[in-house]
Amino acid sequence: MLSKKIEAALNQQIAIEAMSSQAYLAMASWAENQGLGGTAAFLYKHSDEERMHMLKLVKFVNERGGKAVIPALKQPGTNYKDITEIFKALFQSETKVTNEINGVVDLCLKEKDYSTHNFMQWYVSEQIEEEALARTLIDKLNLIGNDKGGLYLFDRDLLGMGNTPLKG
Ligand code: OFO
Repeated sequence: MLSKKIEAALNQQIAIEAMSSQAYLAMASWAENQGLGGTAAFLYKHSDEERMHMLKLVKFVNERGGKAVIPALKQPGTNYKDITEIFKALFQSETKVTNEINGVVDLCLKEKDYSTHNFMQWYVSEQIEEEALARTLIDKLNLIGNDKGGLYLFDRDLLGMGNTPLKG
């Protein structure tokens, strides 16, 4: 059985994952309208992944005798200057998510909830990968600068990443 504190922290995390999914969906749609089909595919997939992160939490909370709360969502930003701004925003958002996840892990230790602690380790590893990927993409965009050919190739690379199956 989850303690009330852990239940509240996990519900907060459900809201965070849902907001991430929504924000990346808005970014994907922006990219699609800019003709950046590969970037859009990557971001649509990223949005689906965040929804999967949310679902995993919803199921865990309910299985452990808590009540998962499905949150209302604010409209995410819709206007971006360029693609670099998108990936900077994505990176910033992932760093915030990492801090939140670390907070939940910390609370699990304080509350001596070792099974939730174990469950959260999946999120800890996932964040390492996501932050590293976002950093690599920003580095590439910085190298490309205003080179249209470079941007074309970047978008094509992301199409490959966007078309791989979702991780479960
Ligand atoms: Fe990348 O945010 Fe989920 O965990």
